[in-house]
Amino acid sequence: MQPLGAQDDMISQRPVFVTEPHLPPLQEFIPYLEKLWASKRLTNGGPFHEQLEKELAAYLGVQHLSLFSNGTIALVTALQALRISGEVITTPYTFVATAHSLIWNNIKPVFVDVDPGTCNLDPARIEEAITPATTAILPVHCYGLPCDVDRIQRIADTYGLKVIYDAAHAFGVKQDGASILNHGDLSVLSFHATKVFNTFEGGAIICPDAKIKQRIDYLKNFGFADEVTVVAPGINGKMNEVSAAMGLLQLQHVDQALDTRAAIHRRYQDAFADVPSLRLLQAPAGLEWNHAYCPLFVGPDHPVSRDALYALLKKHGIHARRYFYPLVSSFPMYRGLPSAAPEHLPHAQALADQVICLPIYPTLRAEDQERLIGIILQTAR
Ligand code: T4K
Repeated sequence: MQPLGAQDDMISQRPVFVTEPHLPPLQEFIPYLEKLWASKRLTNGGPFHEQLEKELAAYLGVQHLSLFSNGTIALVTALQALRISGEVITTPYTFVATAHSLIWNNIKPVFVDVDPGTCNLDPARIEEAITPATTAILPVHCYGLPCDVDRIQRIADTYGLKVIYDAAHAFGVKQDGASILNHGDLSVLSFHATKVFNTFEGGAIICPDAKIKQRIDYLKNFGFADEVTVVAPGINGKMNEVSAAMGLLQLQHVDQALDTRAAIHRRYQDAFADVPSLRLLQAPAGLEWNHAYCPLFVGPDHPVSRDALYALLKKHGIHARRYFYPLVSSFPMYRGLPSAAPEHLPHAQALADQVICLPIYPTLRAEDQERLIGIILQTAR
């Protein structure tokens, strides 16, 4: 038997990642696999897929939902479904998939700066970026905090633009009891392994009515309307039955997982409350947040820079992440765009230089969280 000190050392050596997929007990998944083996329906709109579309729509409080193989293909398809072209206004402070989905549709991204308080597209900067070629706005509910949906909708209505929300981080988020996913023309979710709700890989488009869902369903299945009719140049974006089964099982556990995330976030909040140079995201009143991420803002007055803190944590085996650094607009395929010029995006750049996303996931051990909080607090002295 090892002395207690040695055991503590082992704990301190265990790597901690920014996230860990939420996995329900394996034995609960086996009955789904047994059904699947018996039915031999593996994909193409099988029974688990159909059931998950209904159950998820009910859980999320949305009208219709079309499941996808991942969030990126869902974004690409959402743009296709609304026949978006020309220029689309979007945020540089996001995962690359947001802007890439535009390029895959031959659309020019137009980057607009973000609000430093929310990390979301700043509505006050949108109108000046609109040109005759603008057809849509593609905002992101970054870290699950809602965009200013009312102001964005007013701008869209004034200029006749569509709004597609990249809601990859916004699973289950509600404002004053209503789902944030019902805003805009479409919203797109990701069910990637690293997300609040995972189906290994997966995604969905939230649709306001059955007609647009029908078009999306055709588009994700090569454009097939029936065995012999192809109505559009569709893609293969279907969710398979193993992922759909995982989704059904995850639905039974997701509330508990969300509660645990909230408790972990509260511990971070308490720990950093007295350090003015460190800030966490503030959820507005009436928000049911999902705590998808825990971005810590390392202010310029903090004794240690964000990058130094990142390196220090890494040295201790804590793999926090700098989401979203570098800015999407600084990648080679975007930086030549006029809207990608750093002087147009000062707030996004400051966030990219200051934010470090701390580990947050239901199985994060209290002792690991305490350890990493201790390391961060030491840099404040
Ligand atoms: N829009 C937005 C705003 C998004 O954030 C994303 C995805 C999308 C669209 C596109 O949705 P998807 O097409 O992915 O459905 C991760 C995810 O791959 C990506 O889904 C996510 N955003 C992005 C923010 O983060 P990476 O490159 O940071 O992932 P990776 O592999 O480094 O994983 C992070 C950590 O998670 C690892 O250090 C360990 C842990 N991990 C990861 C995986 C994949 C596990 O423990 N198990 C795993 O299976 O992009």
